[in-house]
Amino acid sequence: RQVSIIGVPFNGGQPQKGVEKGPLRLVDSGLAEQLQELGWEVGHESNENIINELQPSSDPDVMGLKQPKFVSAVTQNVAHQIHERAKQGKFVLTLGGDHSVALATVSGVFGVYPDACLIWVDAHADINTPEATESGNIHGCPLSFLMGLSTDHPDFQWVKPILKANRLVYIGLRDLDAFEKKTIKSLGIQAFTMHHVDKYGIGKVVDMALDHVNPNRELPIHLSFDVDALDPSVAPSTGTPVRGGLTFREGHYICEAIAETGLLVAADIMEVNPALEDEVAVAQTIQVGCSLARCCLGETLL
Ligand code: DIR
Ligand code: MN
Ligand code: MN
Ligand code: MN
Repeated sequence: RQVSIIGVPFNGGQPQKGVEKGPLRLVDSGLAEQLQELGWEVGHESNENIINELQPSSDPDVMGLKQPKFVSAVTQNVAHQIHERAKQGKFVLTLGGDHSVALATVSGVFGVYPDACLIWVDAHADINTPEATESGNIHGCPLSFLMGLSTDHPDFQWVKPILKANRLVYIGLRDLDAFEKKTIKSLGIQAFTMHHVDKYGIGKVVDMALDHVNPNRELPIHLSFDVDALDPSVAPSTGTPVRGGLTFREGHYICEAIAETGLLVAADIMEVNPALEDEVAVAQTIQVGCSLARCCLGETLL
């Protein structure tokens, strides 16, 4: 099988520089070769030039969102690219970049697999609307656009509301804004917080998550993994770390168990920021990003 690595060196969905260096650091540390060793035919698109070209000269806040034109242009462009790769039957492995890039990955993947389900592994729910966001950072908003909760922002009219509440499940949540809690409850979105991981164990949580979004184990799966779902002791180099996260094994178990279904068609490894913390922490975070990606593509312990 073929995997298409889509690097998205983009930081416009949040204020910290450095997250745009994530994709190249992951690839430079040998990710493509590691996937080849697992038996995959690997293609890689780094997208270094197009992102610079798409940066507008002026990009004022619109409806409370920061850098809306830049985020919209990059994600719309990358959405087309991902759509093409998925249509060719390739597994799409997207390397972020900040999590606003999920506007591109989910739009691209669900355009080809409209009945897919989305497993969102994150400390955060990323479901703020323009009206609700306290930060204005679009990496905290992608799911509200993808679910059709934000339909009136002029820069994101291209985003189609392709994600239904019963096709989304969260794992790892622990830092939610009041609006996000209210929205998860009112839409009935299945959410496994760190409290549930503690209570049931990660094996049961992944089973329950799959039972909810994919009861007959027949639908394509898209996994979007924000490395801040992991505990900061495991993945320190990320923009919005929150203590009390997933252990190294819990994070890997999620990827292994989902890969084991044979239904995974796309995975995102997001929010690795090699400019944060010291070089030891950066190397550790890059290694974790690579090993999560390998697990998504079928690496197992035996
Ligand atoms: C917060 C933080 N809920 C916001 N979100 C983050 O800015 O909307 N997402 N850090 O990854
Ligand atoms: Mn996120
Ligand atoms: Mn997050
Ligand atoms: Mn918060």
